[in-house]
Amino acid sequence: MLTELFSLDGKVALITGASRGLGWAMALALAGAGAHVVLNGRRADTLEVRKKELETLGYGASVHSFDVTDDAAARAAVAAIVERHGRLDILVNNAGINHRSAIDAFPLDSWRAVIDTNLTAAFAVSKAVAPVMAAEGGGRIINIASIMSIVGRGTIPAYVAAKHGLAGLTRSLAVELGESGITVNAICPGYFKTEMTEALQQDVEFDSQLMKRTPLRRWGEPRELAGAAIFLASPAGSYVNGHLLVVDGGTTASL
Ligand code: GCO
Ligand code: CA
Repeated sequence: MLTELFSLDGKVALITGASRGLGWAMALALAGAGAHVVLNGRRADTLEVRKKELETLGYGASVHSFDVTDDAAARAAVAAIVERHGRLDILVNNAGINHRSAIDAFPLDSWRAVIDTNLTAAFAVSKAVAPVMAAEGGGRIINIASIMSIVGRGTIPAYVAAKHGLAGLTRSLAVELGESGITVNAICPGYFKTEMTEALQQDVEFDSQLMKRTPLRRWGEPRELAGAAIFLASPAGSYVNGHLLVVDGGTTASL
């Protein structure tokens, strides 16, 4: 009964930004729960290596590179995935970038790039999968937001704005797509040990502030996001819709 509750057997999941960090951790998790995972990202060579890693573990995987910020490209890619695998049940909008700079030196191009990859891409790929999932009678969209969807931090205005926007997109799509059997939720990770946070891990002042504020007194390991992703993608999460699931060791619970 427990295994059925958390099983993704027979499901097909598309994960953006899947080559490393949290995206890769979630790809491993969903594959381990039985899904065939379609890996998307900008680094085609790394994705091929990841696909082989999954296949070595006995999991089903394929690679599909396309520009997630382009809705026409996303629509064509989703059609190709459905053509090849017969269905698409789960979308994890994980692709993300950041730019850190004081406001006076923050280039407008960087602002646009961060909004594009972190927010517009989730809109574009969701737009492409929604009709497919609706035709199948339902599906799951999981947006990888951030604790920066709830609180802010200096020097990352584009990231904080994009992640707050992603929380809003999650709620809006949850409301619109619920009647099609599609749930739309977000996971809000706190600070995890990934390449993206490398500079912050090395920053002694940031690290000590974070450790003071985080009740578990440590950074998250990417594999600690697995349970949240499987939960929202599996039968266990069937009535959870429009929710922001914070996974941060308690950081945002404390002052
Ligand atoms: C930052 C980080 C963010 C965080 C993350 C917290 O500068 O605050 O780069 O990427 O790691 O979003 O969840
Ligand atoms: Ca399977």
